[in-house]
Amino acid sequence: MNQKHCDTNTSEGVFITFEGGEGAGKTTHIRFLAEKLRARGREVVCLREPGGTDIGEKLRAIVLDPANKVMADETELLVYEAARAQIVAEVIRPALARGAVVLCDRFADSTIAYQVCGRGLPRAFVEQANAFACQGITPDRTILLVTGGSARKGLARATHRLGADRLEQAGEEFHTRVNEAFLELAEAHPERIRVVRSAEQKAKTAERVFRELADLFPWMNDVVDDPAFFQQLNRRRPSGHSNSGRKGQPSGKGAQKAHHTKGGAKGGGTPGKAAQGNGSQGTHGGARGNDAHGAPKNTRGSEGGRSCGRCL
Ligand code: ATM
Repeated sequence: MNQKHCDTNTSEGVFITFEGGEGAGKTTHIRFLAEKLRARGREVVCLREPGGTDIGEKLRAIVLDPANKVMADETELLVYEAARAQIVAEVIRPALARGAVVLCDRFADSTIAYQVCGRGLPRAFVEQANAFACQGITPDRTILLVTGGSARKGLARATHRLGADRLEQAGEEFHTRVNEAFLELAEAHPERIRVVRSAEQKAKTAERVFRELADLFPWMNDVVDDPAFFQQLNRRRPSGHSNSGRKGQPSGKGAQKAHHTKGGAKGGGTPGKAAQGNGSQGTHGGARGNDAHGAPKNTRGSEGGRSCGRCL
């Protein structure tokens, strides 16, 4: 997948991922962005990883269930990759081919940060597994939201209402390594991964997110110069945002597959699969230039990149 410049009237799909440690605000900013893109007439598909498909949500429930204490790190990796392979084949690739904007809460960078730098699995193998699961699909842009605070604070923010899932229970040191790994990935891939501080007001963070995407959507240059647009984001929750759904409970519009509550699998509950529309399932639009499964081109695995020091 190549970097490109696009606007609302083109039919080329755009793939944007959001990454970051726990409690960084990915859900909120994906929703703000989705609303604005939809208002400009784009089909927007919001997804999360793991999840976003029936199969993926079941895998999410397994991998995050705190009861699965015996899960080996190798198993954990393969579950994430299995969920990714499914969402790429079933949702992301067709959506991009239709010309949709796909916004995904986490993608393959998370696997480097959590399974390589967090768990200590071998980087070369994980990169290959990522490449296999991604099937040639690479984000056009990745927004890395960072709070600047300690991993402990982020975890506290993420878990205070619903309790910690299996990954969140991995401990502060683990999550500190993960946060450092994300920053190192951003340093290694500055064109694709843009670091956005999310410590301040939502409006300021949203403005920064939009600025980092304005080369992909030139009309955003006007939006970022309109403080009123961002100020009103501070005053409200984005539409459709569910604050009540326990992770694991469907909420939102009840559509299958694409999701975007924080729902699903926290504590091993029923997989959540509510929320943002996949939109129509039309097949117009050019195919992304992807090879068949297993023959990726321009995947993360080929991006190189620095290690976090513990990863190689
Ligand atoms: P969310 O809580 O952001 O929905 O993500 C689920 C967890 O899965 C998250 N955990 N924490 N803490 C990050 C983790 N994860 C991985 O460990 N590897 C991956 O490849 C992905 C996509 C997520």
